[in-house]
Amino acid sequence: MISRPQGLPVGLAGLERTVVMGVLNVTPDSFSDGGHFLAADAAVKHGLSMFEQGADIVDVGGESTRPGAVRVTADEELARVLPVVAGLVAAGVPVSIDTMRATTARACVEAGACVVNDVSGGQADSDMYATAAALGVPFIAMHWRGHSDRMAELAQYDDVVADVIAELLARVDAAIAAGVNPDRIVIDPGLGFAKEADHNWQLLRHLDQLIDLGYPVLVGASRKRFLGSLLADESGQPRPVDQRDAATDAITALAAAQGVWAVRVHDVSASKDAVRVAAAWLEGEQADD
Ligand code: PMM
Repeated sequence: MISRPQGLPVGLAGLERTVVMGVLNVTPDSFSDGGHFLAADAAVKHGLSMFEQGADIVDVGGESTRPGAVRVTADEELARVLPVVAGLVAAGVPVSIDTMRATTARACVEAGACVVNDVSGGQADSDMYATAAALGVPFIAMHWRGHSDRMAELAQYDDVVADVIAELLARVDAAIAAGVNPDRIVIDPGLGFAKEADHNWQLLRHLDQLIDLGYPVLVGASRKRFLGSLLADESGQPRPVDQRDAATDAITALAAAQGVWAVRVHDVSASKDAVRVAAAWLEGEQADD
């Protein structure tokens, strides 16, 4: 049985399999060419195309969180994401808003987003938990130790699995204390955020420990740097970002077979196939019982 959050729209609430969340980053390196309006238009089109390919939900973000990235202002972030959220919602696409800011989360949920995805797990903005509680939508709390400009130096753990679990549970407790409904909390190990490649692999290897906490789990491995280094060529050159999808799909299959609630991916259609393989695999297992 997959643990899923309460408070999802009907179509998503009833899904028995792992949810595929399509990544839609509305950042200058993705959709910048002709200013906000054209960028929004292109981003909505890309979101619709992921939806047509089978994305169950499209995750819209306006702030890059790549290692070393610097923050954008709240106004800039909102100008990037709000028209995209509104455009996708108008087309009937379930949308999550990927933001560390309570004001952005609120504006986007008021525009129809149905999930708040906060990579800082509520730590970047002291108003986030109260806002998530008031909005009443599912809240994704990712494991995070600090902003992207300093996260490399924060990748120090005694036991990465135990440390990440303890820190995530502290976030969950804080969210609940601020009024977030425990049924609406999703946890996420935050692959690549203050983590070296080995840390990511240990977290994936022990995903069962995260799942056993009882909260729905989201995994975001798609195209990340640790896959580039895993697949490096003989000279040690990392595999380019646009050639990491097969590895991402393998992680989707393995994570879905473990029972994660959702995977966050760029290449939706292949991950959707991987999720279906995992679902059939699990059904086969049940038939044996
Ligand atoms: N990773 C990125 C952005 N948002 N949200 C969640 N919940 N989990 C993640 O792992 C995650 C995220 C960064 O990846 P990208 O730059 O490829 O979007």
